[in-house]
Amino acid sequence: MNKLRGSHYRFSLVNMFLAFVLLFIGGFIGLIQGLNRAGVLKILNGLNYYELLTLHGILLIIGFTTLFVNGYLYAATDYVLGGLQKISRTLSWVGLVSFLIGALMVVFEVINHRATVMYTFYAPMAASPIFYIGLVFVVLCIWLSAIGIFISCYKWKQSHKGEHLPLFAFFATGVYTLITLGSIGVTVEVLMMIPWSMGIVDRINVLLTRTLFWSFGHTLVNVWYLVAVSAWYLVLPKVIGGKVYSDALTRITVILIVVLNVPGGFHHQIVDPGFSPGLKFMHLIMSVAIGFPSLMTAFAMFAVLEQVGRQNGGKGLLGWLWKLPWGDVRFLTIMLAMVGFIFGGAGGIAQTNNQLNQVVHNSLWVVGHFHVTVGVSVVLTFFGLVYWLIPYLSGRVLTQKIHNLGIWQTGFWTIGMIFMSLSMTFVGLIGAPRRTQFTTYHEHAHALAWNPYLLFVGAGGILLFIGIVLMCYIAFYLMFKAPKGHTPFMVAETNEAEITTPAWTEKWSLWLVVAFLLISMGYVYPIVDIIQNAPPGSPPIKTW
Ligand code: HEM
Ligand SMILES: [Cu+2]
Repeated sequence: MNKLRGSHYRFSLVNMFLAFVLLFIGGFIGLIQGLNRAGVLKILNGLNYYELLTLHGILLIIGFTTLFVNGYLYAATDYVLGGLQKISRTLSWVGLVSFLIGALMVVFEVINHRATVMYTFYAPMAASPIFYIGLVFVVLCIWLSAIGIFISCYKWKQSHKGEHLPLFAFFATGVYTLITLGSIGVTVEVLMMIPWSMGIVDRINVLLTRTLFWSFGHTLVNVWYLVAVSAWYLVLPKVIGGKVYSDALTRITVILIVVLNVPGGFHHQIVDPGFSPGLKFMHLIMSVAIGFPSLMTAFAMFAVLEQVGRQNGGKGLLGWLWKLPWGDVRFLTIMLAMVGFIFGGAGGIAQTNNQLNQVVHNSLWVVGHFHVTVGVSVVLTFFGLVYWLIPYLSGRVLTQKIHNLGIWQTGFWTIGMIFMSLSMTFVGLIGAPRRTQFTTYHEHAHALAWNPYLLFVGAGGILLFIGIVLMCYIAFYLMFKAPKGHTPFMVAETNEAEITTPAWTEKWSLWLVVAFLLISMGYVYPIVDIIQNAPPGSPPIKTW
């Protein structure tokens, strides 16, 4: 291991370490929320329910995921390119420092009762200026990390004329391109909110801020999805002894997710007034369009699984399924994550439908939906990577004991999520709102009917928290305590006969133009309309 690579492993390890610390804190807060909603825990003093909920959202979906993704993709790109440029490493460290400064500012403000605005920080609710300035530092981290990856990939292409960028680096380019495109809107939003929260500007255009937020929020979801998909395409075949299904199909999936995604944000704003139904419809078409790459992925995954199952002696229509290594935690986690996505994706399509959205909007159904998508499909994929990625980085090996503990972890997590998400889904359908601490609305019969379901939300929360304790133990054990040794990086090979991938798949300049055209289609007209026909706007309001 040369010196530079050594320093690089440190970067990914530090990211992983911090990610699991945040997962622990965020998960503990989740447990408190779950028990509160079950009606068995009253939050008496300290932080109130809404402050905790703000922290839960921010720590988990901004903190945990950003750190994990940076740690994972930096390690993977480094591995497949045979090392990163020095400048990339510098940028990534500066980015991490920026993240930490920003995260501390944000958390400090929430804890001090100055920013109870949830992770969506919707205007006209106004947090303190420091909260928004902290968010700017977090975005800066994302951009610096992205530039680092772009520089290394670009340099590699220059010194490998005529070769295709290795698939992992291609995924990383796609992920960082998508998050960069997606974070432009939210940056504009935050820069509007800083002078407004300071009192320098009197009023803010509420609909504009919500629209800019969801151009980011919706993209963020598909960034995690794309990261998870990278593991499905490239790690899963390696774990089970197969090959990447198709180099070309993989690259086209990445390109489609990147270019189709951003103009889909209005599906979070279906009930917002101020847009014409036609505009909403256009965004809904774009959000459902993500179904294409998802179906391509499902096809490729089934093909790889069947090939390997048949190699292992599986016969008949489905006999190959039982010949897969179900007892291997690195496989089990990713399989469950992919199965989860079938249900998560279906729920998402239901929500995107105008009429159905009226029924579930702002209910616990939505919370059930995204704990399946992010909590199972994405997070369980991340967990599945831990068993080899962390030992690879720390120069240690996975022991049988920890492997078996991993199977228990996966069980607690999956069953916990099924309990919690299913009960949230059902109770949402009968009207239980999200973002509301436990209340019976003066023993109202309608609200009392929610209670049995809410008990299961609490029970699921307990199982999930056990899962979090186990996972953090496993991650830290693999970082600091597991026996020393060599763990290989897990990335599958492409079929030798597959060097026919068309060169246009690598034309990122072209894909950027296509992405910009689609983003303009989705946003230019609505934003001009929102600005031109704006109501007077709102002063900052502190609702807590
Ligand atoms: C121990 C595990 C977890 C438990 C028990 C848990 C529990 C909950 C509960 C009960 C709520 C709903 C509160 C409400 O709307 O009133 C919630 C919201 C949420 N959870 Fe979790 N959760 C867990 C893990 C996660 C993970 C791993 C993620 C993402 C990586 C996540 C992301 C979110 C988000 C984004 C919200 C919405 C926050 C908002 O509405 O502002 N949770 N969680
Ligand atoms: Cu979305």
